[in-house]
Amino acid sequence: MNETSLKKTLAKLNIGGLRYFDSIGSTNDEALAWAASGAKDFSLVIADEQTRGRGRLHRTWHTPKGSALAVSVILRPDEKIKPHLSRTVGLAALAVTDSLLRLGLKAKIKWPNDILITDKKTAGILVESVWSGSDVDSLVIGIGINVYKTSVPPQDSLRFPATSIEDELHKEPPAREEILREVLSSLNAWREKIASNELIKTWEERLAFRGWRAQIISNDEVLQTGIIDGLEPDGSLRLHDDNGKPAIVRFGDVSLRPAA
Ligand code: BT5
Repeated sequence: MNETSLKKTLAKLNIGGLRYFDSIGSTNDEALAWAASGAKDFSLVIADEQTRGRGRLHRTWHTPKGSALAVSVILRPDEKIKPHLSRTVGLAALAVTDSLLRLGLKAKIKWPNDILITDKKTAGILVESVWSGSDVDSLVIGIGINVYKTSVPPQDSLRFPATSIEDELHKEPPAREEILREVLSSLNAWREKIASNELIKTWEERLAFRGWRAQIISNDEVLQTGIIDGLEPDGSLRLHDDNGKPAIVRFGDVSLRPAA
């Protein structure tokens, strides 16, 4: 993967701009700075290696050289999209799962921001915003996808098991540029449908552990336990608590764990 191969493969996608790095701290940091200084809609920051890749809170995202996709997409939401910004993580999750499903992999979305194959984490999403006063000026959608086996961190360093496309396909995966092209064209298509019921319905159908008992955890504390039921129109997670009553879990720094 390099700038030339990326530009060639993404040529039909009408991207706003492209910054490619052999190595960078975090593509999201670069994209946030670029967005704040006027990047066009659908501009991309892509790196072969991240030395300070970020997850949520202060967690790290592992992107060794030559192993993975690390991309940040800058979106400039128009007035049509602004009422639905809470669906952005779903938009990205649908785009990533579309591309994996097309490869024949049974990809699921572990709410709010993880993509699983065979119940192991294969990709993570980090959405961040640039504000202009009280208005969102732009969004940065960071997507990390484990493509080759070498992208998977040592399991003993993880709270949740991880895998890669190569591990799950049991053969050589498509080139990273081609996987990215599929993700981005799906992202574009779902963006047109951000206000639709179809988006929520499809997102809901792809939820991992739906119908299972799960715990919602924040700062190592269990906030809520219940059966995963579905999604609210804004993308919040709906559980049935132990009394059978609906409990809504809003976005935030929460994690979901299947519970006994
Ligand atoms: C995420 O955070 O899953 C969001 C990851 C977003 C990464 C992309 S790459 C492009 C862009 N630039 C960035 O700097 N970030 C974005 P979270 O839910 O907080 O999960 C983080 C946790 O996942 C870590 O604490 C590890 O336990 C685990 N982890 C780290 N690297 C992993 C990997 N490559 N595969 C699977 N799990 C990983």
